[in-house]
Amino acid sequence: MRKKKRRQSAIGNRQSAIPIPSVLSLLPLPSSAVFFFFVLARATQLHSSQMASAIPSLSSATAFTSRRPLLDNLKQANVKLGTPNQSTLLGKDHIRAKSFTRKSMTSAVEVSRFGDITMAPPDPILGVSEAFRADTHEMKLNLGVGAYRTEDLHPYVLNVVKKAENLMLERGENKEYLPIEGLAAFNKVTAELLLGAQNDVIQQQKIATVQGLSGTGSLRLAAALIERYFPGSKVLISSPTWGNHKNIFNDARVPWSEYRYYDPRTVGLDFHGMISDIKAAPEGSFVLLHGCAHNPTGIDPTPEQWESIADVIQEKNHIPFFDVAYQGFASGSLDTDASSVRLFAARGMELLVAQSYSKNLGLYAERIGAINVVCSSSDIAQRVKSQLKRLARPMYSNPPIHGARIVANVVGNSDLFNEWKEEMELMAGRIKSVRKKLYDSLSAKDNSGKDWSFVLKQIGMFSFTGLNNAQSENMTNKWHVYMTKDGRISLAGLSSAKCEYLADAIIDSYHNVS
Ligand code: PLA
Repeated sequence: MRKKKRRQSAIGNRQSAIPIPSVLSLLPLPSSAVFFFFVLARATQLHSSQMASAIPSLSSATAFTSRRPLLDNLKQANVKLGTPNQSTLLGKDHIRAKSFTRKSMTSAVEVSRFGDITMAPPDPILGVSEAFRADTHEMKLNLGVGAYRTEDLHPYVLNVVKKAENLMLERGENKEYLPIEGLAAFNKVTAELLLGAQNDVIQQQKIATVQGLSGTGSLRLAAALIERYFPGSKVLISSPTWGNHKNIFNDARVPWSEYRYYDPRTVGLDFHGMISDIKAAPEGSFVLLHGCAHNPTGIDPTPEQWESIADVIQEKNHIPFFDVAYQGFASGSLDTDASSVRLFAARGMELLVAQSYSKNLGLYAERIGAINVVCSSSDIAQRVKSQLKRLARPMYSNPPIHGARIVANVVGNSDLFNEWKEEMELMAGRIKSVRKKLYDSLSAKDNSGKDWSFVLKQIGMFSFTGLNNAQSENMTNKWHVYMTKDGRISLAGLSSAKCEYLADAIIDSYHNVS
């Protein structure tokens, strides 16, 4: 409707009251835009008062309107936008502007260069929360995203985080840019938390640590490093894995393939499949491993199995790449949950480790994490770090400071650190207790003889229920239980009070939907 009006006004009454250039001089437009508009107005005999009404839309569309003929040229020559050819050709733009007709101006306003962009589907994990918010049913449950909730199903800000923030306020710290690699105090404590302060790798400075935009941003930075310095190398990812892994490597243009991980028959680890797929991969591949609390299955290798995984990775000269998003959250112990990474480091292997503080410190929205590259010498580590910085600078320049300071304060202060460990045990403990209650409810209510004990064997935030797509849909459509379509439920979003309701929903979906 608005476009139609604009078109009518452009061909409407022709009495001129104010000279065209004087109206234009009152508007906050760049001089080239003013000149261009003047040329246009002349060509179209546009009335000055009508011009004033047309200007807001044109001023925002100036660049795009004036490039229209050029775009057509580019289309005909099959040149992609964003190539160097574009900037070479743009110079001719102004010359062509003179040949604009009334018709081409109208179509330039109506036709969008973004018109061919299709609607993206909602994110399979974060999109679940959007759907949940729109539901008004009183029993609704959001078991989609892995975010910790209290027993009342409210988000939780850790006490140690509040204390660290108070300290920060008292100190009146400034908000200047961080260096590209992030806060030095954070980088120090995060590597120590991962490997242990006394670890040789740290003592001998064989580690390149760069603060990242939480786990996701750190993985993405590592993917950029792989793409630049190991072109064509493949990343092996578990089947299944956290859905965003594939997006990260796709966007970084790093080829990936899957190794077997989950065995639906045993609802456990397909250890032999995993080992043989890692063995069969081209030498020197990167092997993405979940440090603890595998997402989405909640199934981790045993310590002995980790040793065998390390053996085959070493044999094949592969590079282990750990994603540690749940340190302390799986078992309640920071050290136990880092033992897989430490086992590999103790063998003197080079490795990559992405860390996240979203879950264990509840700093989801602060976007705080790190990428660590363990190298065979401190000299190499320094060079790797310099290249990580070089990759980060054009991507996001430097990371945010707030979360980095919180982590540095909590991990670097023994009182706060101990308090954090207690709070983490509490969170991990609450998840374990609803896991148990869910298992008890499933076993008590389901008299089909189905063995639900896999729920108890899985660890971390999630339970991989084995429900298929249609059954998961039933959970949402009939029971208002929001979860990902792969059958994963986040137990961190479940309360004891709702365990029985959830068990009813699972039993109904499992037995009555095929
Ligand atoms: N790696 C794994 C294995 C994860 O599960 C997640 C988060 C991340 C990395 C990244 O988290 P971060 O960027 O916040 O540090 N997975 C969540 C959230 C909890 C998500 O999908 O973004 C999940 O629900 O699976």
